Amino acid sequence: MTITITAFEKSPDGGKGLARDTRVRWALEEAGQPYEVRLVSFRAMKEPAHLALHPFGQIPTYEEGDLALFETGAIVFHIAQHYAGLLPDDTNARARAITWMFAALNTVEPPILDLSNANILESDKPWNRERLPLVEDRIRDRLKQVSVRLGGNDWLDGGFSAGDLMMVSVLLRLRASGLLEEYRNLAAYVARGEARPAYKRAFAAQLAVNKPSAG
Ligand code: GTB
Repeated sequence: MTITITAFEKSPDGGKGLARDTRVRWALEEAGQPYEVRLVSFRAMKEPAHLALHPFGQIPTYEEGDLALFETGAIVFHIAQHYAGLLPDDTNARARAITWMFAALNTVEPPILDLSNANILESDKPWNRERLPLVEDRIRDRLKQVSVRLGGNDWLDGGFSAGDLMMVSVLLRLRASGLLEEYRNLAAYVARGEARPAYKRAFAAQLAVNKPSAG
């Protein structure tokens, strides 16, 4: 069955791979599943055809036969459940890998999103300058905790899993802030994720769409 995802017609990041279709592309590449991409404009995202797939009018979405999904957590989880390569077979190890997916999305990503909002949406607010150190310190708290847990290991819990895919995808967004580099093992962890052939293929595919000279 053909898998079709949606992605920005032109990502505002100009191909840095920060939009969330990259993590879905990466999961599909890890699972060895071919996929098609339907590019959507910001306007099309808010129109009925796309809202029928995604109630919040966002990308990415995922269609496979009569299944339509939104939310990258659900999409990557679906891919990991149905195709080999992203979750261990052992029941408990599988549950722990899924736990890391939730931890990435529910515990680590929110303060990172807060920083994006502070930098993009709130930069002109008079209170922004005073608030920024608090936002950054909340990220540092989480980074320190993940760093301590990761220690000298390559991945969060044994072999690479969908938990690492999600955690690396979330941490990647910190690159421009310099915060990641304060935790050497986390910077190396993210680099290990980016060095995976499946990530490189996913990144290249989104870059082909989004690089400033494209289209
Ligand atoms: N919780 C949802 C999920 O995980 O799928 C969040 C989906 C989401 O935020 N989608 C964004 C979107 O469609 C694109 S990824 N935004 C349009 C809208 O809401 O109208 C977020 C994103 C956008 C741009 C950059 N960037 O340019 O650096 C990075 C990340």
